[in-house]
Amino acid sequence: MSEPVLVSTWHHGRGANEAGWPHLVSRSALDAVEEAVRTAEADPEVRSVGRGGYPDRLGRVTLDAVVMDHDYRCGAVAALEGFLHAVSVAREVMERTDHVLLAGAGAADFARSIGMQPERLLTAETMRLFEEKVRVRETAPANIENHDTIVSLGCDAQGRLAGACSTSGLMNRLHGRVGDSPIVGAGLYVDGEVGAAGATGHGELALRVAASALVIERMRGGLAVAAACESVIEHIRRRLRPGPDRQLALLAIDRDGRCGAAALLPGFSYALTRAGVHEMVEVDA
Ligand code: SD4
Repeated sequence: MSEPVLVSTWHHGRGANEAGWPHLVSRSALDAVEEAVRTAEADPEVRSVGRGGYPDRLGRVTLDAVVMDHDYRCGAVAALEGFLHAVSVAREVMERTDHVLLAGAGAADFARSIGMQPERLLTAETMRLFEEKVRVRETAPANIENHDTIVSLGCDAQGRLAGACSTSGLMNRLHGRVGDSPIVGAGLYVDGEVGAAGATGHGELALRVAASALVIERMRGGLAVAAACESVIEHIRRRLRPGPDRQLALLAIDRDGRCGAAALLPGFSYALTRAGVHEMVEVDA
């Protein structure tokens, strides 16, 4: 038996874990991570996910999301417009189709076809903030006010692992830009024999090295969870030479429910829940 654990990125991970934990106990890791992520998607104060998420340079809110379970089952959507719960659309891609990733108008058609209700995601407050940023041509680094992507990773009492991730992507992105979050291996990776890992921050860094898959492969090679995250962050630092304002954080759990994280820059935190007790963990860089 494994020790059940649920981890979710950033401060809003706390509310996500509070919502997800009962599902971890009574249902499954997969249900728990989906519920955790839905909570962040519905929160208009979370500016990089779902409702209230920052739009792209054309003023359009486009969502990326992925789910992956113990046995390499996965589903994802990229550049989805007009549906709040991108993570649930991603899960339905996994449950109902033979595909892994649906993008753009096709993803929205699919969501509509399974009865999901379209809605407006751009709030007046997000639009005001967005106009302020674009007017001054500010490119906000992923760590300061542009950092809310949620990744949730869970291990249930049966020892089954799952992960989910949802984002509206980086502020000021080009229309059509897809980040790491919906890409299996980059924004999320789960192998039930090893662990689950996810990324938040500047997605291009995670895409270029398949960061989440690399964490899992290093764990498979014998590194402990935190050491695996740190070694991939070090690899990114050495080989990609990211600029000083580029944040990327990696979070992982193993099949025994141990967790760890590492980040390029200070400021990353995650919510950790074990035995129903919630705490926040600040990660040094
Ligand atoms: C992206 N990785 O689209 C996402 C953004 C993010 O915390 O994680 N922000 O690049």
